[in-house]
Amino acid sequence: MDATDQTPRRMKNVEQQYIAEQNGVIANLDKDERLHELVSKIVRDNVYSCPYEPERMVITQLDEKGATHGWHWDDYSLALVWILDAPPPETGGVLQCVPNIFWDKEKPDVLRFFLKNPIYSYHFGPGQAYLMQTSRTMHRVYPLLDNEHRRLIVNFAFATEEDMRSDISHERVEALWEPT
Ligand SMILES: O=C(O)CCC(=O)C(=O)O
Ligand SMILES: [Fe+2]
Repeated sequence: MDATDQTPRRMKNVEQQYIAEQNGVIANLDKDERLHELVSKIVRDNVYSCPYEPERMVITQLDEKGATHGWHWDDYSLALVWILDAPPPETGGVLQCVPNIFWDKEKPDVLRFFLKNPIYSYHFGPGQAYLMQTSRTMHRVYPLLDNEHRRLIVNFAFATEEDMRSDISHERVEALWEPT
């Protein structure tokens, strides 16, 4: 898979269109009004389900040693990530992030930011969820350290007022789903 500034993506994904096809609980949850109200309250802004369908939601599984979702930014401001399964922290799979970093899509230059900013690491267990400002936070999932555990998540992307007014490009997700 194409990667931001050479940082690897070794993961299994279910694209939004296949989640939608199943029409199960997950497929419509990101449109739930109560969820929008909750997220709105937390971020103190109006939020919208991601207007670009392929980026609305994704399921990601890391399930072997070295599997990782490498350093990147998301196109839309907010991600609500539901952790369905996760390894204990000593076997990898923790979320790492460097907040308040502007994404230069032409020249991401990921390494430069490590020299000037701390990296924060967070472990989430099964059943937890986190909300992150993902368009200005460089983030990744630390590689799994063994073959015995898996990390399985669902990510809902939400747009803010500013996102809705901006002309957001989607190369990252388009590259993500390109056949290899
Ligand atoms: O797996 C995670 O916690 C992060 C997911 C993520 O960054 C993404 O789907 O863009
Ligand atoms: Fe992300």
